[in-house]
Amino acid sequence: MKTNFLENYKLEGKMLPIFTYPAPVLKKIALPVTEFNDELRQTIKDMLFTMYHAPGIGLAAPQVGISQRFFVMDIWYDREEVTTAEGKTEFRLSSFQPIVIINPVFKNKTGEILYEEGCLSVPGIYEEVKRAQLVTVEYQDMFGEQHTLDADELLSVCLQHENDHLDGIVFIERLSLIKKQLLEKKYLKGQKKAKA
Ligand code: QAP
Ligand code: CO
Repeated sequence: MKTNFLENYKLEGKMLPIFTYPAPVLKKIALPVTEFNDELRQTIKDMLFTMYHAPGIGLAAPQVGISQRFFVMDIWYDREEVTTAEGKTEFRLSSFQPIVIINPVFKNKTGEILYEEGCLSVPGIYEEVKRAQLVTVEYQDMFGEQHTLDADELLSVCLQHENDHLDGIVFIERLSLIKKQLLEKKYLKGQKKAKA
């Protein structure tokens, strides 16, 4: 599999605030990226940093309040917590393989897979969602170069989950109405408690 791994990625950057459901930015259809500049690349670094810290396996631009068509993912990394001599907690990553997807277009979706999903924008909620088993995605990397990626299993599920964010869709909206209403109730109750 060929992906656009960032070389020599160091776990540095800043934590971006994650917008949680039902924030309006999560419901908007995001706009295509047109400028592949340093500002975009810095945002991508910060999104990876935020994702690895969460920790999560995927984070889309609308989740950090940016209504544009790109997301970051990493389904392979291991995170280790280390305590420094000063007693501070740090995270080290091993075998990490960040993937950056910009302006994705799904070319092929076949088969079916049920996978338990979660989302940094809907903390504490996990539920099985039905998705395509195999997908082909055309996308641009952070320099504007065009690529094609074939994916199955978790990689395929994650691509579809993150792409949904670009279309203003959160995974609980893929469930039956009754399940969605039940989870929404549970989630909003939890949110209230977290704020209190
Ligand atoms: C999307 O989700 C995904 O509720 C990425 O308290 C998930 O990284 C695609 C997370 C599963 C495919 C399969 C969720 C972290 C992270 C939480 C995530 C939480 C802390 C979710
Ligand atoms: Co999500």
